[in-house]
Amino acid sequence: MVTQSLFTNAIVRPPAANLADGITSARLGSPDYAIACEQFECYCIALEASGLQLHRLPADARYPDSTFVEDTAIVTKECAIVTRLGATTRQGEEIDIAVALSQFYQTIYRIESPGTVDGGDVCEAENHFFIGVSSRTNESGARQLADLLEQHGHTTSLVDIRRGVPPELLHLKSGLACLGDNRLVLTEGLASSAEFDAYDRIVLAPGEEYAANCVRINETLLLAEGFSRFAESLRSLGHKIIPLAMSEFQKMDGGLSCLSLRF
Ligand code: CIR
Repeated sequence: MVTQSLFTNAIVRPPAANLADGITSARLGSPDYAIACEQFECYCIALEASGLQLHRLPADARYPDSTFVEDTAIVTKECAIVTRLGATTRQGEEIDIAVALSQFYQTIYRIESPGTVDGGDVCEAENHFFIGVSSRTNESGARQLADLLEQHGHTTSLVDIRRGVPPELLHLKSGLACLGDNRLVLTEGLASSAEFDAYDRIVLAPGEEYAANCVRINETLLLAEGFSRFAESLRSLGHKIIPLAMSEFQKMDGGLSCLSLRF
């Protein structure tokens, strides 16, 4: 049985009071800051319950999207790769993250211009990395990242999600997660891609697509609450699950994985 890597640490950053000023296409209304803070705290408790030690950065109102720390770096066992974010309003978020990562990593690379990468486009599946080419991650960034990962013994493949089957995905991981044990969860649109043929797959029912962005941490699976069919299929596979309220982050196009960097 091949399982996902064991994680021990996570970097998190609480939402800033101006979270609602971040980028969104969701049309679900404006997030309530107090509820977002509560949801964030529950998320942190779930990370700790899954065995992670949290490294909490202070909220940063210079960047309304800065709570979505996953987009700022790709962290592997061997190295960290600090990204150059695809949205110009988010460029700069990675500076504090690079400092935080330097406590843990001797080898830190950077994605260089003209490349852009958002960590939400990078899905680790055991030793393989799927890298989404999206409205945020361009081909230059994706190739730089693939080269760095391959130098460290990983395999990679690029998945173009720019002209995908609806629903449109912001990031590759908006529609894909690896559960370990050679199993993926993915949206119907991605399921038709031959890229994922070698895996056992859970294809999400229409209407449950947001749940694709779930996170396996050691023996626990964190998923967005309210997606009963998906939760049931996970339970039937024997997963220990923690459903989490994510409504205020969903309003800002944020998935569950994007609220932490796990390593
Ligand atoms: C953005 O559009 O960049 C943020 N509002 C949401 C980023 C979510 N990131 C992620 O799912 N990895």
